[in-house]
Amino acid sequence: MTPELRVESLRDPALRPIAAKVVARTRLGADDARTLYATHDILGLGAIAAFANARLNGDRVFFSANQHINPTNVCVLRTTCTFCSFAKMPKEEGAYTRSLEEVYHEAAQAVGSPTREFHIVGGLHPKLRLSYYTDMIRGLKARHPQIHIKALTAVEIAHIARVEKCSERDVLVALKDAGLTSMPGGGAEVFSTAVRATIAERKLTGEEWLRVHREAHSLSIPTNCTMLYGHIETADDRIEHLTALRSLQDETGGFLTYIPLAYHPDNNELGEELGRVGSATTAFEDLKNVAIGRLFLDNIPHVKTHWPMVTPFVSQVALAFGCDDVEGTVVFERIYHQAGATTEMHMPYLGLVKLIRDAGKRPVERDSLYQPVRESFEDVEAMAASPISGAAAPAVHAA
Ligand code: V47
Repeated sequence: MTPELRVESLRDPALRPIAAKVVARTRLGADDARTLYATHDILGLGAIAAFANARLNGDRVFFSANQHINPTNVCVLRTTCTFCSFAKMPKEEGAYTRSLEEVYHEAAQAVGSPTREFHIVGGLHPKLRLSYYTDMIRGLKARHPQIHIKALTAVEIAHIARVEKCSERDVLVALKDAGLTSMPGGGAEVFSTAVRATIAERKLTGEEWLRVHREAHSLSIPTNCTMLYGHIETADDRIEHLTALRSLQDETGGFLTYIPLAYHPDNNELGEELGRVGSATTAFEDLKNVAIGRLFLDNIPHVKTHWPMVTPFVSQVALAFGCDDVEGTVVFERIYHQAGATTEMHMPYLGLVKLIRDAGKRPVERDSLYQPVRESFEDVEAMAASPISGAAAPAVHAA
């Protein structure tokens, strides 16, 4: 069914020419994005983004059965990434680095569960070598051959290249040979040099982050992209960031999904400095960033909402604001929970199906590459309801 958008009925008249552009498939410019960031007509903005999304994805909403694994929280950027609550110095209380056996032990939870993806990210450990990661990926693939590995942000790739004194391309080739399927979108934060100087002084620059993703795309490693919003960045910083993502996508087509990440201010220096402890972003901001991401990034097929960060409640509403992809089962989330997120760590498989259906959408379980793997859930529901299997996670790999 062709989606409908009643341009003349938008409450904020400034949105009408932008809506007309979207209907005509005309690319939005920086001025349009400024208008979108300035509007208070959140429902009008959401309607335009929902229209754009429906044209791309119909009423389908994707989710994955995934498990997050964070092999280490030791990070050489501990003192300079002031927004991060996850990183630790090597000898700081709470610092950890998992042995490969410990990683395999954590990953063993996937046995008998529907997990199809391991999402692996961690700190920039000063001593861990490339072989730690390639051995880990090989070991995980040997134990769980059907599970895709989405691992290591651009920042980690660049760090490993520095440790090994080799090129980022060499690192990517080695990881791909070991079994890497795709890369997550973390570490992008906001590309603005001025913002980075305050919140992530020694981190990879925006250009370097883009360079690693360009290299990954050239090796046919698809990646995700993100933007961390809700700290000190301005609307112009966000627009500059989105423009850079859109340009790289024009060049390579390698981004799968865009994930706007809401800044969480607890247990980090930036949150203290800003006097923001205990007050994360508002739902209004979260929904606005989803909708603008959908409209501005006209060449990225999916926009994902990260429920551990914005809550399942806001994620569900985001499905009416242009979002077509919901973060998966997760199992154990550390990065946002360290920073004050109060959501659950895990979302049951059928909980995701219900969240999507209750928003009037059609759930589609996908793999890491957005290939649909399951669109009908009756047998899974029947199995979960049976007195024998009870609430146990269904083994659906054979689907
Ligand atoms: O790069 C760190 C962010 C990212 C905080 O690709 C924080 O599918 C908010 O990138 N408040 C890592 N954000 C997580 C990430 C991600 C998450 C889910 C899915 C995917 C994907 C990627 O988390 C970091 C940083 O931008 N982060 N600290 C904080 N206090």
